[in-house]
Amino acid sequence: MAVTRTFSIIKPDATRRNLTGAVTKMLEEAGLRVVASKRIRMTKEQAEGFYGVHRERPFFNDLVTFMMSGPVVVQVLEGEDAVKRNRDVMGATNPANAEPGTIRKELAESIEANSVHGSDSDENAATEIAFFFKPEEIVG
Ligand code: YYY
Ligand code: MG
Repeated sequence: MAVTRTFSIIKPDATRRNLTGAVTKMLEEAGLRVVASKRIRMTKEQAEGFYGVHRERPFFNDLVTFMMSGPVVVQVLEGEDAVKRNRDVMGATNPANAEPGTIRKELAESIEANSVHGSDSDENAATEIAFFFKPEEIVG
């Protein structure tokens, strides 16, 4: 299996509850390495652009407002089959449906305040990484 990269966000519900370390520990224990990380406050333009694929969905405005409601930590994660590895440790979008031991089951509050984002394909990972990071900010 190839070593690849994925993009992660520790969302405002998690930073507000001081869970940046707890989330990162679960990512690391799942075999992912943090090769870039920064804490930012998302602008409206960033939140709308990042989630642009969901623009027509009923939850879009609430999602954008939530993503701007506090600091987030954007990260690039590296590991074997990183996209799938990260999605597996994140758990289902709705924490009520997530498996025990996953980040969303153990830490998330609701389907909106679900603690983490993770890319869903290698192609989207590359796009999302480039949305937030310059190449020189990623140190493998
Ligand atoms: O990739 P993932 O985060 O698991 O779910 P998506 O279907 O891409 O939705 C993105 C984001 O939107 C989700 O993490 C929470 C929010 N959301 C919501 O608030 N309500 C829904 N019914 C579906 C998604
Ligand atoms: Mg998604």
